[in-house]
Amino acid sequence: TLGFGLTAQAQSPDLSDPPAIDGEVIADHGSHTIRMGLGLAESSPQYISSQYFADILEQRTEGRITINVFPNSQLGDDVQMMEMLQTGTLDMTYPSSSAATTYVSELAAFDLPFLLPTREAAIAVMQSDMAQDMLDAFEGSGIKALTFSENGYRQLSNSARPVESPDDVAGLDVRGLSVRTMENPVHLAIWEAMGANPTPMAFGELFSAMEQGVVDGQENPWSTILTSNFHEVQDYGTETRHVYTPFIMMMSQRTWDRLDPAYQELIQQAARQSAQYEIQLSAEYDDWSRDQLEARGMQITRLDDDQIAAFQEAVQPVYETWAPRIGEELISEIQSIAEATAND
Ligand code: TF8
Repeated sequence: TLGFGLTAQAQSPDLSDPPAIDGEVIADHGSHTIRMGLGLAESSPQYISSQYFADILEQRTEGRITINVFPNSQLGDDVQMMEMLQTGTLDMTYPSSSAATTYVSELAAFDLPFLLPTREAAIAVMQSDMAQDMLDAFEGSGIKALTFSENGYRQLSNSARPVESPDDVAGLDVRGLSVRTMENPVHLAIWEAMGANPTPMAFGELFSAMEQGVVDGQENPWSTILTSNFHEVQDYGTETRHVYTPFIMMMSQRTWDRLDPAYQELIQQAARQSAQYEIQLSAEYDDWSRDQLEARGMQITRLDDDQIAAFQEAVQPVYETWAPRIGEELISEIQSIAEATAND
C-alpha cells in the first residue's frame, strides 16, 4: 500500500517467464500463415500463452509457420469462431468448453456446479484419457481440438448489491439479479436454480450490456473480470467458485489437413506446451486479480464453508436434471480422478 490509502495498481502479477523453446528446427514443408481469434484481451493468460505458442512455431520452423493472434472477440465470439473453423474462414480459436457442448455433449460435465473442488483436480481431469477422448470426439465436426487449458473458477459480479447467499441472488423482496451466462443450458439451469434471471449472451457484448444496465451481472474468473475491465461497471464481486471452466485450443480441420504431418505433430506439441504455460499464468493471475479488483474499488465478498454449502444446496436441482443426461458414469469417473488428487 502506498501513502494516503492508495494501493499499487499493476497491469499484471509477477508472471513466470515462458519455458525456453528447445527442440530442433523442423524441415521445410512450406509456409503457412495461421489466423487465431481469441475472446479475451491482450493482458489475459489466454493471449500471452497464445503468443508463446506462436513463438514456439516461429522458432521451430524458422518463421515458416506464422500465427497471427486477434484478441478481444474482434473476429467473433466463441460460437461464431467455432463455426468459422468449420467453414474454414478462420484457422484457430480458443473457446470455453461450455461453448462447445453442441459439438461434444460430454463436455457439459465441466459445466456442473462445484464438481472440481481444486485446481489440482481440474488439471488431473483435463490431462486424463477421458478428456483426450472428448477432444478426439470432435472428429468429423470440421474442428481439430488440440488441447485443454484453464479458463478457471467462475466468480459472480454484479452492479446491484453485495451477494452473500443464494437469497441475495434471488432477491426475495426485490427482483432477482439478471445474470449474463454463456450460451450453455447447464449454466442457465444453475442461475435459474439460484433464482436469478439468466440471460445468455456473447461475451463480446457483455461489457456494454452491463454498462447500459441490460444485465446486472455476470460470472467469470477474476482474471477475466480484471483484464476485461468489468470492475468499471460492476461494484460487487462474490467468490463463489461455482464452476471450473476449461478452454479448448482448436484448429479448423481444413487448415489441419493442409499441413504436413511433421507440422501437425509440432503444432500439437506446441499447443500442449503453451497450455501448460497458460495454466501456470492463470493460477498466478487468479487471487492476484481478485486483490487488484478490490484495490480498484470492487467490494469483494469471500464466502466461508457454510455460505458455500448454501450455494451448493441451491444448485442441487441442476444435478437432478443434468446428471442423467450428461451421464452418471462419466461424472463419477471425473469425481474419482478429482478425489485421487486429494489423496496425493
Ligand atoms: C465467457 C467465457 C469467455 C471465454 C472467452 C472470452 O464468459 O468465460 O470469457 O470463453 O472466449 O463467455
